[in-house]
Amino acid sequence: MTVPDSVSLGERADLMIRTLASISAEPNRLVRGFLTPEHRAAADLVGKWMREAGLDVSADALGTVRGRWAGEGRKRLLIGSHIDTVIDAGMFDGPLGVIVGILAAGHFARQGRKLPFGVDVLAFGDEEGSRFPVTLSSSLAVAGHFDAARLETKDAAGMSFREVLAQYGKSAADIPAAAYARDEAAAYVEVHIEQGPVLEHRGQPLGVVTAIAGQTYVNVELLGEAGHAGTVPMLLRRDALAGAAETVSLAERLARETKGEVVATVGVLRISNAAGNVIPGNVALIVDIRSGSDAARHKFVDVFKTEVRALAERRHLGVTMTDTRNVPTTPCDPVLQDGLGKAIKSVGGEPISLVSGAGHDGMAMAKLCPVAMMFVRCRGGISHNPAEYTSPADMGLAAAALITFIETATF
Ligand code: HGY
Ligand code: MN
Ligand code: MN
Repeated sequence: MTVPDSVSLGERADLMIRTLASISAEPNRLVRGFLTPEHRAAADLVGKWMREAGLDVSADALGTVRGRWAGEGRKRLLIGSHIDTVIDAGMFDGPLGVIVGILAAGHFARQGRKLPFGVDVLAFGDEEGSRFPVTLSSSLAVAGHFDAARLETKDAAGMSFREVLAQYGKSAADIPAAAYARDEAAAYVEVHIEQGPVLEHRGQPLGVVTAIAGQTYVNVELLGEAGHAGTVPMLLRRDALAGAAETVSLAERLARETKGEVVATVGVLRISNAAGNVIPGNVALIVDIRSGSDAARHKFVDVFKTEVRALAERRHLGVTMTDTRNVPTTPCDPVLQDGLGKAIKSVGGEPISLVSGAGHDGMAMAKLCPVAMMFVRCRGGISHNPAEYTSPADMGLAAAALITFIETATF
């Protein structure tokens, strides 16, 4: 078994990451939405890298680019991540896993090696859910669990998923064909920047994910009464934004009280007909609730909703609360975890085990096959932010560890 040269792998990964990061909808920040021209350009570039690595390249009905390296037998190891981004994103969240996958598969393709299984590298286009009010669409299609109702959801411009897909040159009728057969998909492995501070704090470049935290999204809409900011006495107001502000503080307080077991975030708050001299009558907000324990998350949601109803009553506000996402905690396969741990040791690391607070395509792929994730150290734990960073050295170690994992895996 040749020991992979992690230094050159890291340098190549860094150049590829920075080249891909130049493909954005905006000149001064990284924005790459699902089924946009930027998605197409990024998919074309990734497809080019896959071909250069010696992989056979195709794209499925949702634009997922697939680099196939033949192996012996029907079983395939799936390696992937996403190439879509949040708005004003870091350049590593997603692309790191695709690029390390290409480098690892290319290592074997170049040597003309034949392993007892094949390797497919997958570049998903809709992990972040930043265009439509749904997420993980492309990996769910690959896993055979795409819900056609998603096709009727609309983006901010009012275009439906179905219309946008047709504009991208794909047909919804072909989505079922994107699914792998269960007896073909041996496992799914994703390399991803940690997006948190644990590995840096522990002084380790790589870690093994034990589970991906479950998520609940609650859309809260508060209905008060719009009014004149100058004439309505304070005691007679039904101020929906004041109610929303109390709701945001409630989510934060309840989460803090769980002492780390649950995290809650309000990242979207919409005021209808917002104006400086109008008392807000209608405000909507999205509460993102996550935990490594499903029981703790469900309990949190119940308590939160009870308290929101109480504050709305106290403020004479109407309130509707709709769960728009409810994804269970996804355990990572212990055998795959063990294989990743041994591979990390082979490149000189001490495999730290940790839960992923961030969601990943592995949540969808777990419906198809066993999944596992390798985390790469993230400077300051900063992510979903252009300051996101991991070093070429750490990326090289991740690629070398993945190569060793593939070399020693049995399915
Ligand atoms: O929300 C998440 O955790 C992921 O970055 N989409
Ligand atoms: Mn992300
Ligand atoms: Mn990600």
